[in-house]
Amino acid sequence: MMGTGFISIWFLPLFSLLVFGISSAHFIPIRFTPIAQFQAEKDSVSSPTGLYKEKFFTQILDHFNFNPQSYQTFQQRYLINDTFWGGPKKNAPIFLYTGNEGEIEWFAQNTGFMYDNAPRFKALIVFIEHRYYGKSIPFGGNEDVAKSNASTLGYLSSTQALADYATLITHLKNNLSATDSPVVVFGVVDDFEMGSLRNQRYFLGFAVLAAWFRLKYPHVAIGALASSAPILGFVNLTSPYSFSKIITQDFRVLSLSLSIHDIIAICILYYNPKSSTPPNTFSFD
Ligand SMILES: *[C@@H]1O[C@H](CO)[C@@H](O)[C@H](O)[C@H]1NC(C)=O
Ligand SMILES: *[C@@H]1O[C@H](CO)[C@@H](O)[C@H](O)[C@H]1NC(C)=O
Ligand SMILES: *[C@@H]1O[C@H](CO)[C@@H](O)[C@H](O)[C@H]1NC(C)=O
Ligand SMILES: CC(=O)N[C@H]1CO[C@H](CO)[C@@H](O)[C@@H]1O
Repeated sequence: MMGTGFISIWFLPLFSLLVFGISSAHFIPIRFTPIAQFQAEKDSVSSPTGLYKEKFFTQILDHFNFNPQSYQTFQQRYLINDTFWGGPKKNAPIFLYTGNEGEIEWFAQNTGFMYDNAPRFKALIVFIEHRYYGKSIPFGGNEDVAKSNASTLGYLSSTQALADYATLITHLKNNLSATDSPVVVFGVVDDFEMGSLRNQRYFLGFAVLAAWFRLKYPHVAIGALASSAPILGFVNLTSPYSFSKIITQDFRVLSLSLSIHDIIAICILYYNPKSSTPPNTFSFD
């Protein structure tokens, strides 16, 4: 895990993608069953950092099939901050962070961008944890069971994760009587090693989840900000050197404002000799 200071200098120069105004005819309608319900308010816990309240939502395990086992549920964690929110009567917006591969608190504590902008837009801030991470583990919260084999791990997919976000935010809006509040989704890359799962079949896509969310659920989100998202950054789609090229460019820009010590520190963080594959398979093109 890297420090906040590092994250902020890292995020700024990287490319951001705004996906406002993209229309899509190909969204997958998801099944909103009455199974999903919010737990009572007593389950909400203020965070030690004072940045949000922690809540849980009873989420459906499988959004796309109708087998009996598809109706299993799990507790999905989300973090919420309504301090700046203008409220439903003003149709004040909702800033939604589409959680990536890790505990959601870490992303909430390092995404100052949403907190910085929420007061100006009078936005509600919501961070949703990605299924199978942190406290959002299906199969009774037992990680060993949840990750034991294909029949349990098969529910870990970006398609299911996006449907989780759509289900949760839709229920939350109903609950808050804020059905007309526009939702803007945010996703940021958490580290430039491109994640722990890159050698596995399911590559989480990090910030790209926000862009995909806007594409698949245009009726739920009016826009997405996918910072440093590897939109086309997948093996064999783009040049394997794109990532390194853009990193080099970033260091060039950064070097104007950083001391040589900062730059050396960044290079040491970036260069990971233990990595089995070079960090150049994904691009930010
Ligand atoms: C929301 O975040 C601000 C800090 O930006 C904090 O002062 C406030 O207490 C938080 N509100 C909640 C409900 O956690
Ligand atoms: C997969 O794991 C689950 C939970 O541990 C277990 O009940 C099931 O029998 C396993 N299935 C196979 C095919 O190994
Ligand atoms: C990329 O292309 C090479 C050469 O065609 C192929 O061997 C490899 O399996 C491909 N990789 C992926 C992940 O599709
Ligand atoms: C059905 C349900 O979960 N209702 C909740 C909606 O939000 C209010 C206030 O935040 C709660 O008190 C309700 O329990």
